[in-house]
Amino acid sequence: MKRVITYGTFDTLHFGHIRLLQRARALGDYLIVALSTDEFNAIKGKVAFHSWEERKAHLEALRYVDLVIPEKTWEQKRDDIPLYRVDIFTMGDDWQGKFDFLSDLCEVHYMPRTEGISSTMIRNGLRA
Ligand code: C2G
Repeated sequence: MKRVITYGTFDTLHFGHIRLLQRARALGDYLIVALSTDEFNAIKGKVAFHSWEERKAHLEALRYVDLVIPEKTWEQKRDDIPLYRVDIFTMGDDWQGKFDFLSDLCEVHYMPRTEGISSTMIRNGLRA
């Protein structure tokens, strides 16, 4: 059983997120999503349109997602990986290189972002 983890806000869930989650799940057999809390979003300088509970429900509706846990800090990744017996950490390549420090704990894999869609675009009414 190969276990994969990814992190994010996943606000106004869209096909860019879904494609990432689909590819992340395809890297293994079980996908954990660490979902940024509203408090952590504030640290990231983000304000989500949907609450954490709503964003969690949206993710849990996807066949690709097996477990949703809270992402509360930048630092928790090094604890999450052993705690959840993670084999692969993956993120979109807008984070390319930023999490290579995890490579002593698990495989680190960046995937191409989906162009042409973002939560910001959706909030702005899909005007680019
Ligand atoms: N993503 C994507 N294509 C898009 C938009 C997002 O592939 N058009 C990917 C991002 O690369 C990221 C994931 O979807 O891997 C979630 O994106 P966000 O919700 O914007 O997450 P972010 O704010 O980058 O949070 O500790 C890591 C942070 O919590 C990441």
